[in-house]
Amino acid sequence: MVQAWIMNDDGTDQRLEHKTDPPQYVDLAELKKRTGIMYWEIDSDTYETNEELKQIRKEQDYSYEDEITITEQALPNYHEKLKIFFMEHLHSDEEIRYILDGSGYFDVRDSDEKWIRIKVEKNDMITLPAGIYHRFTLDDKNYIKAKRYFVGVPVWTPINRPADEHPARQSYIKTMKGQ
Ligand code: KMT
Repeated sequence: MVQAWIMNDDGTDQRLEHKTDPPQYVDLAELKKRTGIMYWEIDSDTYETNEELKQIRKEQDYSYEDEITITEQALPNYHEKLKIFFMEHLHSDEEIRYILDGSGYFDVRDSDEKWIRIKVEKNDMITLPAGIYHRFTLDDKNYIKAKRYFVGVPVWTPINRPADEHPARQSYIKTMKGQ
């Protein structure tokens, strides 16, 4: 089950947990309310025949799929990519990741500009809405393997902050206010 908490952004190693003392956990309902993130737990040992996953992909129109493995051996330009992943950015489309193995952290900004750190690991499927400011890092195990889904033809381009005038950002802000 995914765990999330308010991040202590003290500038030390990004791969550490960065919990505050005491920790301030954010439960799933709160996470959804504050950020619009969607979450499902699906057994990744049997995902190829999982009916719930089939249903989600159909309902959400997640037509495209591929796989990404992030290790120094598997990912070309590993160090450069990790830097890009950890720069605060948004996308013009949803970011959908289903973790097959390993683990890592998505950091997302809430409406008070605080970072919420979301630990993702095997069986976690998470959707970050278009226009949300976020970043990604591996944890201290340095390994994650995930499926990437997309609605239509994939566009992975990160749009680095500041991007407040970007239509996806405007639309995200509007949606969050209207909730
Ligand atoms: C991205 O776009 O941030 C990535 O693909 C990295 C995270 S995949 C678990």
